[in-house]
Formats: sequence, structure tokens, C-alpha cells
Amino acid sequence: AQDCQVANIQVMQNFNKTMYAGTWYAVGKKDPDGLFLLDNIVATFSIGEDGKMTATAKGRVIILDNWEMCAEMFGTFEETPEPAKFKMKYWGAASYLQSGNDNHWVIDTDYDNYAIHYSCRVVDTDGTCLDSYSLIFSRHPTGLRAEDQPTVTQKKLELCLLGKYRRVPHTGEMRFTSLLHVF
Ligand code: AZE
Repeated sequence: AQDCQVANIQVMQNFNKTMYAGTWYAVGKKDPDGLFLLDNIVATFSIGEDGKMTATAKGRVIILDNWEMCAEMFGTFEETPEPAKFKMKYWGAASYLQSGNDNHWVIDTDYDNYAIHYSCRVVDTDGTCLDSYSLIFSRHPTGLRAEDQPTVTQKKLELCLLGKYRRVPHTGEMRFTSLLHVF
């Protein structure tokens, strides 16, 4: 049963950030209000020598209404008393990209195949979320394994976001961004 209260959302128990590190391909997304990454979204999480988690994310964006580009984004994570709940400070490699401070919750993962991320930006007066985004990650660019689909569907339901996700295409266009931007 889900009451859609942000405070009651269950997150990953005993979250292990070391096992979470590495590359994840977004295969599904629910957008926040305003601008967001469009497609080809790939995130790579790392754990520094200080034990702190950082991430890079790439994806296609459209800014200024019609200017399409590959966004290279960076994030640093602040831990909270709940291991699967982080505060993420993020910014773009280019100044005209977005920057901000978001919640970053890991709802569920098996570390090897799938992960469900959730971020509520604005909590409404009734305790539900007014502006959220969520990414369904896979370790495989081809998508989720059939056996992981029921788990992911159940979690979308618990987040009160079932039916609000779109598939994230991976066409490979953004792969060489970090090589191109040195020119
Ligand atoms: C996330 C994975 C971990 C690292 C980061 C992420 C979020 C990135 C954004 C990017 C928005 C960019 C826009 C540019 C015009 C969660 C994908 C940094 C929110 C809108």
C-alpha cells in the first residue's frame, strides 16, 4: 500500500555505495518540472579515498529552446543518517548548464543489474511530492532484464509514479563528448 507521502517512501536497506559504484545506463525516466536530460543518459558513480561518493552524468539536453548539446554534469554527495539518502550538489562542465542541490535517494538496487533512483525537489503541504524526478538504471545499455521488470514496476507504484516514466533511448551519440570538448 502506498500513501504517496514523501516521508514514508522506503529506500534501499543497508545501502552499499562501494557496490553501487561504476556505470549505470538510464533506461527509464520521470522528468522534473523544467529542463532535464533528454536521452543517452549515462551516470558513473565513484568513491574517493575519503570515502565520499561523486558522480558524472552525460546526456543530451536542449537549452535555449532549440540548442541541442551533450551535457557533462558532475555531482558530489553528502551523506545523511540514512545510507541510501543523499544530498547531491550538481553542476555542468559548461556554465550555461544547470546547477543545484537535489535529494538523491536510492530506492532499490541489486547492484549488478538494476537500480531505482528518486529525487523529490518540492514537498507539497499535504506531504506528497509536487516536483520529482526519477531514473531507472541498468548496468546493461540494452535495458532491464525481464526478471527485474516486476520489481521495478512495484517500486514505481510505491513512488506513486507508475505510468509517468518514459523510455530513455541510447543511440551512442554522446559517447565522445569528453574527447570533443577539449577542442
Ligand atoms: C544524475 C546522476 C548522478 C549525477 C548527476 C545527476 C543529475 C543531473 C541533472 C542534470 C540536469 C541538467 C540540465 C541541463 C540543461 C541524477 C543523473 C549530476 C539533474 C537540465
